[in-house]
Amino acid sequence: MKNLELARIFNEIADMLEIKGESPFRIQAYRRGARAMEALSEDIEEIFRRGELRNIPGVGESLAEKIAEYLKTGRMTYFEELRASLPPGVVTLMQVPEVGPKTALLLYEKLGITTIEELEKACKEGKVRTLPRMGAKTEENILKGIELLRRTKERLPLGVVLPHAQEIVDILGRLKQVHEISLAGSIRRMKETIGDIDILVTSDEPDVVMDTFTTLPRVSRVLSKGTTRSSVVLDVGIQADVRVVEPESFGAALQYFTGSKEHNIRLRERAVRKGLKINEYGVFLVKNEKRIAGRTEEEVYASLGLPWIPPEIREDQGEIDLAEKGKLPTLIQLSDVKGDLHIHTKWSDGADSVEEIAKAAKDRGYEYICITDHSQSLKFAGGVPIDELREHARIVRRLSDKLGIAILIGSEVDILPDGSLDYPDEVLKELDVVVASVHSRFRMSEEEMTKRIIKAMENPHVDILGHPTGRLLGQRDAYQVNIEEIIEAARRTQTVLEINATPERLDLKDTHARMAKEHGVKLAINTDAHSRHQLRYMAFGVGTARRGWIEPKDVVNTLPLNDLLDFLHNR
Ligand code: DGT
Ligand code: CA
Ligand code: CA
Ligand code: ZN
Repeated sequence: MKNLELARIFNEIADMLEIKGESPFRIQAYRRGARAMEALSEDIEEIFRRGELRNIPGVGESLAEKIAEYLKTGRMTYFEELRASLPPGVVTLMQVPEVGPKTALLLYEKLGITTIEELEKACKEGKVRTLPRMGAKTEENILKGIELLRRTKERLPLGVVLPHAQEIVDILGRLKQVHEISLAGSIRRMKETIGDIDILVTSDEPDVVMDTFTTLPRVSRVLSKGTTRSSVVLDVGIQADVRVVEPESFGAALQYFTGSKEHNIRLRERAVRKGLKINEYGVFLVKNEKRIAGRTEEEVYASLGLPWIPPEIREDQGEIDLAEKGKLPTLIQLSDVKGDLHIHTKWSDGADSVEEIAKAAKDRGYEYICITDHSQSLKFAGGVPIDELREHARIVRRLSDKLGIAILIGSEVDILPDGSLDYPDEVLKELDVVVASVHSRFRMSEEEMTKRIIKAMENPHVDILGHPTGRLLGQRDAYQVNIEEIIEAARRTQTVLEINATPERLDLKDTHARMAKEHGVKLAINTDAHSRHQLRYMAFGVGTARRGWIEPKDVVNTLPLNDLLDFLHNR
């Protein structure tokens, strides 16, 4: 899909217009356009083909023309002209998350900096602080930004990569020459970010498979092509490898290429102790090289005296010992989830009405959802004033009866800088579910931030702490917060901690979710959907939960409605 490419281009146009001091009105139009592209769940090319670009909220005539030009020709003249009119270094510097257009221009004009490397050097040498309104703190922030940029250039969020990977598996899987096919590597383990996509296939005509693979529409570059292995780069900027293996080795190859490397090393040690050799071709007796397993993964694990271990927990975090004792957890599955407790609608910054969301949720088989629009002071996100919130509660009750799915009314209430909440207790008390989240003043000291959040958790009306660490993968690190103290406070106040399933968040992350579970803290897996299409993010949240060893009983939104309501009332 070209959606994210267009979002990036519009954002870059807005940045460039800002440098040129153009009218804020035009700049906003491009920012809005970028957000509109990001929010789309449908392929922009589909919308274009139906002639419905202008129906996208936030896309006016001028943007629609530019989108059309880009989709037809792969270029956008206006964008290219703007770029050509700026010193190239300035555009480069703006890639750093901490460097806005004004700063970039200043760095370029006053210090002659044109590359990220030069910027890094200037920060380390204390030259940036000599510029107006900049100090040692700015330099520190820029250096952190450069580090983040480098880290994320290499890896992409699971939520971005998985749909593309699944598309490849679907297309290749439909070939009659393909007998078995599976994802492997980190994507099969549902890791939060992915370095490259690994796919395994069995086939008696590898040439056909590789021809199809290397000519897929999303392939932007073929790195290598052979009968047992081919590698390409996809247009989203990630490498994908397909390997063709022998049927009698498929299980062994799947086990080996799923990893993790650490898990594999542990498994190999175990094999050696048993007089066995394990590799991507199978499990063999050392004494006579006889193959004893390899056809399926189950067979491979069984040959080592182990039950099959779910990919998500193959991280050498104690899983092999527990498997041996038959004590692996029964991990939560997508089908265990009975509802979604954090959803936005048009009433704040969401794209769809309650009715549209509720219908989509019902189609997913949910028993209930909770509408949690933003609270009053979050003006930029359309925060809901108190009188409107009461009106919403009435509307929701009526719709609930009409549509045959329980619609709860809640709020994602802002945790203000002093730890108080953005609605008074009388209002919070009337709501079914209160999700409390931090959306402002991220740069507090760890002590202040931890105190702020714990104070909010101590309010008895707060049911769930939303996206507890505030991280945005590839964009913003978690704020400084003491997660051990938050978990302890959650235990004491019986506050539920959220695993926010939005691809950039996955917050709590896997290891923190496991820590919470071990302290007896309950979790909720919520999508924070801003449109009905984003309800599908639930799969990423469940993946993260599974990586955190989470079982259905740890998650409140696996409860049937009545049990959930009991839990909320009695906690
Ligand atoms: P990624 O791509 O960085 O997100 O992470 P992975 O885990 O997909 O890593 P990748 O693509 O380099 O390799 C896929 C799997 O192959 C990896 O999870 C385990 C296996 N593997 C790769 N190199 C080694 C190795 O040197 N030793 C062992 N035991 N396994 C390896
Ligand atoms: Ca990989
Ligand atoms: Ca790989
Ligand atoms: Zn939200």
